Amino acid sequence: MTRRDTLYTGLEAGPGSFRFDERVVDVFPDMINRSVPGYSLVVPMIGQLARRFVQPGTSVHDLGCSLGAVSFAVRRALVGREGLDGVRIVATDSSSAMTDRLRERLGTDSADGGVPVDVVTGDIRDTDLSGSSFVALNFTLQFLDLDERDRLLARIADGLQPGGALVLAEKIRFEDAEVQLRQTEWHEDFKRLQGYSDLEIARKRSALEEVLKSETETRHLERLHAAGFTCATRWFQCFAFTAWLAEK
Ligand code: GEK
Repeated sequence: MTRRDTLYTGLEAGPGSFRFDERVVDVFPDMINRSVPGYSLVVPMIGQLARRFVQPGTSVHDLGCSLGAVSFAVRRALVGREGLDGVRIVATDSSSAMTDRLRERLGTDSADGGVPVDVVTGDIRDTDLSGSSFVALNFTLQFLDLDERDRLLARIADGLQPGGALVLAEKIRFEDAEVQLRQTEWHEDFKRLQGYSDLEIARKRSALEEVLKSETETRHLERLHAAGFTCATRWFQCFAFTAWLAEK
C-alpha cells in the first residue's frame, strides 16, 4: 500500500533540496502518479516495446529504476514470449532507500516464472551496459549533470546489440518562451486537479531547482543521433512529459 504524498505540505523546501531519500520512497508511487501526467500509461507501454526488442542471452537495463515499475512492466510483458533464454533484467538506482524497497517488493511479486531481475545499488554512469538489447531511462536522464549525458547515451548505444533499442522518457523544456509558460500552467493545473495545493506545487518546484535539468526535444534528438542511434521516434507526449524510442 503506497502512502499519499504530503511531503511539501509541512516542509519548507530550500532551493535544490530534493533527494530520493526514505521520505520520498515512502510516497514515491503516489508522488510520481500525481506529478507526471501519463506515467501510468508510459510504464506498461515500455513493457510492450521491450517485448518487441528483447533478444535471447542479453540484458535489459532499467536505469534509475526507483521502485522498479519499469522492471515489473517488462517482466510482465515478456510472459509467454519465445526466445528468452538467458535474459535478465538489471535494475539500477543510486538511492539505497529505493533499491532496498524494490528488493522487498520483488520478494512478494507473484509474476512466477518471469525473467530474473537483479537489483543493483549503484550509479548508472558506471553500469556495465555491454550485451544489452533493451534499455529504459524512464525520467532519469534529467537528473544527471548536463555534461554527463552525452557519454551515458554513447555508452548505451555501444552496449546495445544491433536491433536493440532505448526508451528515453524526459520532462522537456520548450524553445518558445510562450509555449513553455503555457505548458507549465497546464502541468500545474494537472497537479492541482490531483489534489496538490499551490503551496505544495511552489515548494516542490523550488526543491527541484537545479536538480531536474530539462532540455529541449531538439537537444535530446541531437544527442541520440550523435550517440549512434539510427532512428528516434517520439511515441508519447503529455505537456512536457515526452518519450522516444531510439533504435540501434
Ligand atoms: C520509474 N524510472 O518509476 N545513478 C543511478 N540512479 C540515479 C542517478 C544516477 N546517477 N541519478 C538519479 N537516479 C523510474 C522513475 S525517478 C524520476 C525514475 C522522478 C535515480 C534516482 O535515485 C531516482 O530513483 C530516479 O533516478 C529518478 O519508472 O522521480 O521524477
